Amino acid sequence: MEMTLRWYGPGHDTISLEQIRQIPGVTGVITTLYDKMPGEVWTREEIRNLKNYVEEHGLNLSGIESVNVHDSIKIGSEDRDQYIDAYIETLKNLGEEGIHLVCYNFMPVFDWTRTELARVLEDGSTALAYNQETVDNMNPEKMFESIASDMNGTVMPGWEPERMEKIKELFALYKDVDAEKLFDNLVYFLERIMPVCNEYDINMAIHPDDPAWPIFGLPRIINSKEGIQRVMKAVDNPHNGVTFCAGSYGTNLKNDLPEMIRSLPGRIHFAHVRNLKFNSITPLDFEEAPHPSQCGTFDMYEIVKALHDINFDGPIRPDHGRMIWNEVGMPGYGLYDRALGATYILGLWEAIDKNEKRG
Ligand code: CS2
Ligand code: MN
Repeated sequence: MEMTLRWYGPGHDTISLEQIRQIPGVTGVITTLYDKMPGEVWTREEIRNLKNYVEEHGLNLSGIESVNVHDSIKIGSEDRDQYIDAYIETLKNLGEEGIHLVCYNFMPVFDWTRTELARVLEDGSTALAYNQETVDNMNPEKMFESIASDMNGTVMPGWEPERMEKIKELFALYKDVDAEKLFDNLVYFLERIMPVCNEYDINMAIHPDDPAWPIFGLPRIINSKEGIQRVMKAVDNPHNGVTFCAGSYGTNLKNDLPEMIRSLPGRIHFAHVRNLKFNSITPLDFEEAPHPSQCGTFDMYEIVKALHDINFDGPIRPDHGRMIWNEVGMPGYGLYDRALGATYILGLWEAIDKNEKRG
């Protein structure tokens, strides 16, 4: 595996590549062209410039998170082929520039959803948190406004104001899309892009739904062992793979994370590792915890062990971190707590690896 950090690119991230390079063991970043809207073609020149910039700073561009999928493709609208053609063109250009990993998601309208971006934890740090009752009582448009005003002037991908302005129209377009239709539309998309993935050896890595259940009446299908297996089998090509995001699948306590990992040998192309802490009385409510097992609900050793056992060899990254040591920045994507997460995961990996080699 390769330890990486997500980086929001020049002009977008308050964290520099110089800083990332100083985190021990981190050799690559996962990034994207943040100014691109879903459906726009990425040119070879734009990709090359980004790659050169990262490499000039002594890091690898280890993969793209994300090339976002246009809503027409998820809805299965008449114009979807034009957007799939654009997606294929982008994949081809990425392949020609030597990039072989693309993370994406297939969640209608919203990407990840949290109800608080800065919940104060016992130790004074702040973390992202989710409360189901708040979501149930919330109008999705209000949801956007509250998130946007809380982002410290930053914008999370998937929550671009241009897109969210159209939120009412988007909801209307999804009205006939149920889970089955969404699944069919995903399969249609995958079948169309597989030839270019085969040709350029591009691993597609679908990110799970976060939280791992439908919200606002919109269907969600990538949130359980059965759900992901169904997609793997429907398009049975190793380039049709998975971003194993422990924090997203893990929002549903019924998901046995190590077991899910073991059920996906050869199909996990990218891993996100984070810990959550659940309120035991209402299992749909959680807050994001520091990475170590002792700080949250998940057994991180077992998660990393499962990845090691299936010979996972793709990029891995710590996921959302808390804001600690007075850091100000994009919620979930500060430097310090993610750096701690990276070294912790590296420590687990080294111990598991050496232990195994000694027999
Ligand atoms: C990420 C997602 O910040 C996050 O929660 O894990 O936004 C992820 O990048 C997308 O869903 C992938 O397309
Ligand atoms: Mn993730």
